[in-house]
Amino acid sequence: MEIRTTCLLMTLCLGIVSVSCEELLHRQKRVWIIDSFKIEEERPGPYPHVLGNINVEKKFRVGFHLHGQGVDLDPKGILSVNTNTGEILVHGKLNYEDHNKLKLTFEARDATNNVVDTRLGVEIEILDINDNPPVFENNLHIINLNESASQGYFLATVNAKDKDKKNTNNGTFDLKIVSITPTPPDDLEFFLQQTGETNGIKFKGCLDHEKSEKYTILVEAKDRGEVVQLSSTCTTIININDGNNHLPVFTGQTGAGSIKERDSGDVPVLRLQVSDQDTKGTEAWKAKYTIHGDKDQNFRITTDPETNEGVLFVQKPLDYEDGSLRNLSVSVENEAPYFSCKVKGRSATGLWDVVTTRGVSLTGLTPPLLPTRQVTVTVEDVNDPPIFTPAIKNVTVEENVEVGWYLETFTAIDLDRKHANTFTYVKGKDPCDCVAIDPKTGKITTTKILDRESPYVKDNVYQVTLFAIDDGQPPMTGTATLNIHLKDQNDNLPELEMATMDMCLSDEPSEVNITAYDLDGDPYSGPFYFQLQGNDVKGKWRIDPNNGYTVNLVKENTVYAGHHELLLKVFDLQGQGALHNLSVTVCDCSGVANCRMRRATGSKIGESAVGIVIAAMLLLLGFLLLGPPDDL
Ligand SMILES: *[C@@H]1O[C@H](CO)[C@@H](O)[C@H](O)[C@H]1NC(C)=O
Ligand SMILES: *[C@@H]1O[C@H](CO)[C@@H](O)[C@H](O)[C@H]1NC(C)=O
Ligand SMILES: *[C@@H]1O[C@H](CO)[C@@H](O)[C@H](O)[C@H]1NC(C)=O
Ligand SMILES: *[C@@H]1O[C@H](CO)[C@@H](O)[C@H](O)[C@H]1NC(C)=O
Ligand SMILES: *[C@@H]1O[C@H](CO)[C@@H](O)[C@H](O)[C@H]1NC(C)=O
Ligand SMILES: *[C@@H]1O[C@H](CO)[C@@H](O)[C@H](O)[C@H]1NC(C)=O
Ligand SMILES: [Ca+2]
Repeated sequence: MEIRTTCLLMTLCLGIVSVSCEELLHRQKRVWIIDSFKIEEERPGPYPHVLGNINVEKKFRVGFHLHGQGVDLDPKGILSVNTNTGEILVHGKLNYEDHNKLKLTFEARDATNNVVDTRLGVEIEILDINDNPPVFENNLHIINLNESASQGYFLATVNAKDKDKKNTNNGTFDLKIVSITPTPPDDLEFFLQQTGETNGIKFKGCLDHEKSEKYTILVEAKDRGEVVQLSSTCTTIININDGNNHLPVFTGQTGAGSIKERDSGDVPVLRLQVSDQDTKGTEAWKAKYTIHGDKDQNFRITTDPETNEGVLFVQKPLDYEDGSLRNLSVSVENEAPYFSCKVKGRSATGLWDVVTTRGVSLTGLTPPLLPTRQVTVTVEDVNDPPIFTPAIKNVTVEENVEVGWYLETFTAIDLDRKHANTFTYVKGKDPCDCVAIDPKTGKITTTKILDRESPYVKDNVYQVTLFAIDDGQPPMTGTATLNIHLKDQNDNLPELEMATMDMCLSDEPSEVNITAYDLDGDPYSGPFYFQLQGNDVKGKWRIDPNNGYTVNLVKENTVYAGHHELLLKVFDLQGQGALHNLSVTVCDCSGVANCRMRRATGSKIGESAVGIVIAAMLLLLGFLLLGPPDDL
């Protein structure tokens, strides 16, 4: 119809065209006619074989030519044409999967001038035969699957393709599971399911590592070939990881199960044995213990990594007096959460009805549904030490109280109900050996005068300790401390730090300092009042100022060199005075730095020199008074 229209258009526009429309149409028709042939793919020989003839009207001698796929385009050299007869020859096999159609151009040319007379398209359809099996995208899948995986879990994709002609039986295939090794138990079923473009392997029911840790599933894809059916398989290996689908079971208990009261430190008391059917060493096997009913957290439990035993320790000492038995319960679970799966019912379609239990739902319950064992720990009574309440007492006494003064009484008590112990009180620390303790009553009295100024007294406190020793086996000891606070008395007189001093001879009054102290505390101590005794000191010696801790002894220039003894009275704040001899050496310091140096080095020589001088002077005086001796 279209061709006709084109012809009419051309006729209208090109009136001068010499050929009739009829003829044009005919010729054009020849060019556009598409001849078609069919060749079955993979056709066995012999070759060449004749495919057929293309008929064209031959008014004059023509030569036939063929171009395109199969001749000078891929697949080259399969087809040829007999130039004289127009007969098409096939020289080899064709493959539908490579080319399902060959397109060629057939030409008839004028044999004399080689001008194309007729040109037409030729299509050669390649007929499919079933020469391709369906092929899987992957031939092997290896999958690690947790035992706790839920049914319906997608295991693997088992997609396949068939290269044969689509929408024909040769290119259409079916998938099915052909074998499962080993045969799954009746609560497990593997199946294929198509979702969209994807074919997957899934399972329904429950996985159980203990029944089989591995399944090998063979899936076959088989086409619906009319003459032959072709197939291939794909293998899926499913390794099932062992999950925790067995709880540990208590099997026994070893160890004394008893502990001495007050045993301190971590003491193991007993071991609990369990067995677990899961793979040894895995988290599904390793036991985890929990103690219940241990109000004061006296116990702790650990898992022995070798044996999986629960080792119960006493981490905080127990007291027999709180009861001789401790009842505990110990529950056990695994490090990995527990998991169990049970098939309750099967429906013909869809997944089955399964009941799963997971770890959280076990421990969340009170009491937990975990295996639990009652254990009783016996607390053995041991001799309790005597106890002083209070263990520290203070007592205050005046210092210098008379010997035998009562200070305090300590009484120990015994917490033991079984052992009715009697105690002996013994003195511990008493550095000045100043007190005595009655061994029966614990009464403490003094045996010496207590001196607040004693070096054993620190900050007015003298400390003694005492022990109460019971008669248990082994004997136990309790300790108490008595702090004796000593009240000060004015039992010490002012003292001088230095009573011997040197002073230099000088024309001016000179001074040296004097420092006093008193062992007593305030108000029995300084500042002190100083007073020089004797009448002969007037105009020679004085104290300035005469009040304080350190004052000056002032020497007037009327004092000559030599040794001077002065009597100084020093009074404390209460007016209690003490006399002290002051020994003052006055010397001429002009030659040497001070008297001490003079005494140490030059004084003897000096003195003898003075003696010689005096002797010489006396001799000279004798001459002057008596005249020279007769014998001279
Ligand atoms: C399918 O293949 C067979 C040969 O195996 C062939 O005879 C048949 O014609 C093919 N069918 C289709 C629809 O191609
Ligand atoms: C499988 O189990 C392991 C440990 O038991 C866990 O870490 C992992 O997340 C699980 N995998 C799946 C897919 O649940
Ligand atoms: C502990 O258990 C023992 C025996 O099982 C029982 O005789 C005792 O009364 C229990 N003690 C306590 C404090 O529950
Ligand atoms: C005993 O005296 C000390 C000071 O020496 C004081 O710290 C302590 O609290 C006193 N103890 C009692 C029981 O009075
Ligand atoms: C007292 O004299 C000595 C020696 O002369 C000196 O070291 C000391 O500092 C003096 N003390 C006072 C309080 O002046
Ligand atoms: C002072 O010295 C005299 C004589 O040497 C002596 O009798 C007296 O006891 C001394 N006084 C003191 C307080 O030392
Ligand atoms: Ca387990």
